Amino acid sequence: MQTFDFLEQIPDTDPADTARLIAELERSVTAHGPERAKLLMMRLMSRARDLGVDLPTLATTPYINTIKTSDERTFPGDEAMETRIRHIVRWNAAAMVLRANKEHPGIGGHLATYASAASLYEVGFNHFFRGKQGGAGDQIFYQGHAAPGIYSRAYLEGRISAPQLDRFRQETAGPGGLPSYPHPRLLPDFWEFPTVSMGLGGIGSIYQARYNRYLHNRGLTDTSNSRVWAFLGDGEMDEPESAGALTLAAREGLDNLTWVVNCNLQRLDGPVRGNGKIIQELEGLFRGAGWNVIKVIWAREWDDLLAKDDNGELVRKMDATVDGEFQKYTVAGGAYIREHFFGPEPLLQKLVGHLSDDDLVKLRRGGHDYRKIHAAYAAAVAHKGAPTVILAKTVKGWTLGPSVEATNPAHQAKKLSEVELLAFRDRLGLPIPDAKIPEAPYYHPGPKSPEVAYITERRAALGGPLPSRVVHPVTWTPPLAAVDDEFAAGSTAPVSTTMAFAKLLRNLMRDPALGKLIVPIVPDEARTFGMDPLFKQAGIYAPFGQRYEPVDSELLLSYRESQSGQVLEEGITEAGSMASFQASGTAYATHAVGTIPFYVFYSMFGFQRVGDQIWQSGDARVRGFLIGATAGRTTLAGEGLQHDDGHSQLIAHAMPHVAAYDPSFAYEMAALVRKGIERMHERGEDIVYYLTIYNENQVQPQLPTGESVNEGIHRGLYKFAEADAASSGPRVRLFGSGAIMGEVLKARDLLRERFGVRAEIWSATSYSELRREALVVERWNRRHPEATPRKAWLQEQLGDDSAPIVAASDWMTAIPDLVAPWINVPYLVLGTDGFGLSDTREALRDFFSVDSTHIAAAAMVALARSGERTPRDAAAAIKELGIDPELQPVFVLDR
Ligand SMILES: Cc1ncc(C[n+]2csc(CCOP(=O)(O)OP(=O)(O)O)c2C)c(N)n1
Ligand SMILES: [Mg+2]
Repeated sequence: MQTFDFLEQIPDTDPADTARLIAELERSVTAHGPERAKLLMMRLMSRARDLGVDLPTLATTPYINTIKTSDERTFPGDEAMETRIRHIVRWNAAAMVLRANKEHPGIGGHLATYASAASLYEVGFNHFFRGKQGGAGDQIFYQGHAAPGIYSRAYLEGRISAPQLDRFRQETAGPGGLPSYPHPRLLPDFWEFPTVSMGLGGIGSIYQARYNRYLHNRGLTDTSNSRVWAFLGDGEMDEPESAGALTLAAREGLDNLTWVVNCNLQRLDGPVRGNGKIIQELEGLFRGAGWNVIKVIWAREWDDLLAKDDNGELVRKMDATVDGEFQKYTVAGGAYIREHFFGPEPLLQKLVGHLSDDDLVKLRRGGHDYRKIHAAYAAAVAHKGAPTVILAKTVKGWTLGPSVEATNPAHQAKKLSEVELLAFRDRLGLPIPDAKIPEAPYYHPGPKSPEVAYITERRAALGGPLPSRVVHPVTWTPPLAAVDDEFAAGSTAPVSTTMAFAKLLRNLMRDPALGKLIVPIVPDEARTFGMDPLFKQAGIYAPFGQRYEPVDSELLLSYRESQSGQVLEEGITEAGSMASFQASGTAYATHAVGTIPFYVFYSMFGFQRVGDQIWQSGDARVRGFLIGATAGRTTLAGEGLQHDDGHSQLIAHAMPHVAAYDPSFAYEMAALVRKGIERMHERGEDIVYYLTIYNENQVQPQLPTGESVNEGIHRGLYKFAEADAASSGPRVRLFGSGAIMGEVLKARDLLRERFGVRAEIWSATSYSELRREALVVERWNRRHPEATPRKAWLQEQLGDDSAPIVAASDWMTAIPDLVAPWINVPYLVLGTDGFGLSDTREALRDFFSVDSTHIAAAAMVALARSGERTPRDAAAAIKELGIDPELQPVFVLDR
């Protein structure tokens, strides 16, 4: 219970008046009980609000519809017609799942989610969702498991064929298959937003609405006619990503955002809150976060009962009944409802005395009633200043029969018995002959039917069919050469690749054509990466501008917030930043604006922290740059176990849309950014570039000449420096990448000076890309055993040279090992396996065996393995280099 002790600290200017009012309240409680007092208090609050008194929001309100019946506008559609249409859509949605599972048992699909949500979608499609004719239209995040219903509607519209419905979840045979869930990667003309990893649709929709405003406020495009709708499950609201960004939506006044939470009270295993009330819990959550909340709990059949509930007994019962009990009422029949819901209280029993048991069963939930839903959507769209959530109560698996409807396993049901199918058909009133029922045939009323005419007219009036994803060609000007000239020239002073990146980003933002499309995104780490000058130069996006004088206003580079600010300074939310990245990197499709996001983050808190969102960005066909700063297990010295990243490159390799690079030098990084932009926006490739950048300063070399350099940077490997031609010692090849390239270069000197060994230096910018290409080549060779084998870039570059190779990086050894199958000389890999720890850079590199001495020692061992030196030579070198062969650091293998 909330305490009100704080009240004593607020001065009371008229204690006598206060005492009089309190005595009044006490008299009321004594005379009429606490329920009436509650009502009284709420009435007083309501009146006070009318009088302009600024009162805090109530966390929850009674368990009834927020919109009173008399405030519902007349339903503007032909309700009977829309019901018929919904029946057809519902039938085919079920039929496609049933048929697929009959043909291929176990292929999966969901019946119950859409069955509960059909009316929520149909009202949207017929009256609210704006299509893309003449603009971007609305952005709609469909609940992933409702996909069959969305396909089914497209079938009725003639946009998807019956053979396609029959290929639900059978995608490999080429075009025409329908993916299980909303996957733009797989059905790119249809789906826009991947939602099926629960929670990601929620946070994604918030940042989409926010990004719409960003585009608008920066004058990049007019998004004032776009609304973002997100449909979520009540179980899904438990995901931190669902609930985690609610306050941002309210803080930024995103009244262009509407959420519909389908509260069917169930998730996969059973009730969402059997012992509680999910709708009330969510109401408190959303209201507390500053949202406008509209509850749609009861259908019209309850209007009359509520109107007659003179003493509030019915509302009290509604308030007191837990969700597990409501679920039970759905399955237990009218007599049970009469006895347990209305029964214990004589007044309630009397209230429904005129209703049969069957009538009691037909007292529907609000989320199945067009009128109530329409009223809620209309109010949501009209609401100004805050986002709206509609909490719609429904029944999971509604009308699918006793084996599904409101049963605990409803979520996984994919089969209906013939008896149930017959009953379902009857309930939907569709003219499907009994004999056909076993095959669950599709039903289409014909392209000229009134039903099709109606939905076609409705969609035309609303701007065309949905879902649909359209990619407009964008006119494109590559960045000026001046953007990266300075990086090709190298540096005289030591600079890190992070500093170089920050400079490159500033150059890009100044590019006359491209500059405005660059979207820097940072989660409260800009200073760490030297990006803080952007605050002043480009401004931090703030929808309401800057309402205070910044503490550093007298500085040249002060903290500047602006409505037209370009930088998305997200605060400490990697998930939010990723959601911005996704909205920004898909704007080429969503809004026909090719914005280019550069999301710069602490590399440790990227792939492992928000890996699922990065995966999702591939599905969404994002184009953009992920920049993993402070990279490397040993380069980020001092920060230790939970900061030192030595594995994000490995996770990145698992993401098919991510080209992951680990540049050593500023010119490589600049070349990669240029190439990435070209691939994404000139060639239209839906890819993400991941670049890891470091905070270790080094003198940046000039871009070497040679044809294979530029190509090699992108392909993943090129020769950076030849071996010393003047001497005649044995030769090794050293592969270096990222900050460890510095150690590789030092190792070259050690090898020459101490052991007379000549080292060739190779820059390995991406083992991941090398492997991918090698796999493609390998596959071709495997399938054409008689043909002359093709060679991958890696093989071409390495040639027949027998000189052994040592590869060193600040990543796990698994990274350079990615290419081991294609190397047929001794290949020794040094890396940073295991947990990081805090120490100096030198100590860490020694500890993980990736410093110059360990590289030189490994080179001697490699030469011993290739026969150019003896094992004894190698052992002597190890000793000379001061490495204790018995010293075994605490290593991942020593569990
Ligand atoms: C991140 C994630 N975890 C788990 C799942 C598996 N899953 C799919 S649907 C579902 C239950 C959904 O319940 P709810 O959100 O209430 O939606 P409903 O189908 O009831 O509308 C679960 C656990 C998933 N898709 N994504
Ligand atoms: Mg649910």
